[in-house]
Amino acid sequence: MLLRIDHVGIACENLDEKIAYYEATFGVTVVSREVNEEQGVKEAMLHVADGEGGGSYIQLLEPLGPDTPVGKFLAKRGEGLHHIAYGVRDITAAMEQIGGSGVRLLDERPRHGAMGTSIAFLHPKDVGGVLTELVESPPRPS
Ligand code: V0V
Ligand code: CO
Repeated sequence: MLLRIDHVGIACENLDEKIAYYEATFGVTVVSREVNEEQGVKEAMLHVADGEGGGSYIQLLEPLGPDTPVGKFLAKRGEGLHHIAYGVRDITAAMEQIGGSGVRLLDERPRHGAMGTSIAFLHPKDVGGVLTELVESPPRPS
């Protein structure tokens, strides 16, 4: 069901500073920057590699405010790894299958993610303490 690791989400206090650090340290480049009001984040995707069905990225996340998922995470745990996101071919089918196995879905339907993706989150308490995101990429232009 899982095609690849789509991205790792990293919570940070200052997006511009963290982008500069990742570019200087790992030689990766930003391919997308967006504000996602629904998710309460300002985020950047830094390209790592290409894989089946889409690329692999580092997603740097700065909260839009304290009362957001990433804002609360930073207050509780500080900067660091926030979530892991797996690429899937069909997000609705994956949500049905995973939800049917007893894992709580944090989204009843797919939401809008970075770069035109459809995304859905699984409760970290049901995935061994790991906030997990499913990602379906838009079809590639042929
Ligand atoms: C919270 N917990 C986590 C966690 N955040 N555990 C692992 N990883 C995380 N990131 C734990 C927390 O320590 C608590 O455990 C428990 O879950 C409840 O957390 P809470 O602080 O009370 O916070 P809640 O319940 O208000 O919210 C937690 C959840 C929330 C995970 C439900 O953050 C959520 O709905 N996240 C999904 C949306 C999201 O994260 N969006 C931002 C990324 P203890 O202390 O009780 O044991 S947006 C994105 O990735 C985009 C746009 C993309 O394109 O990829
Ligand atoms: Co993400």
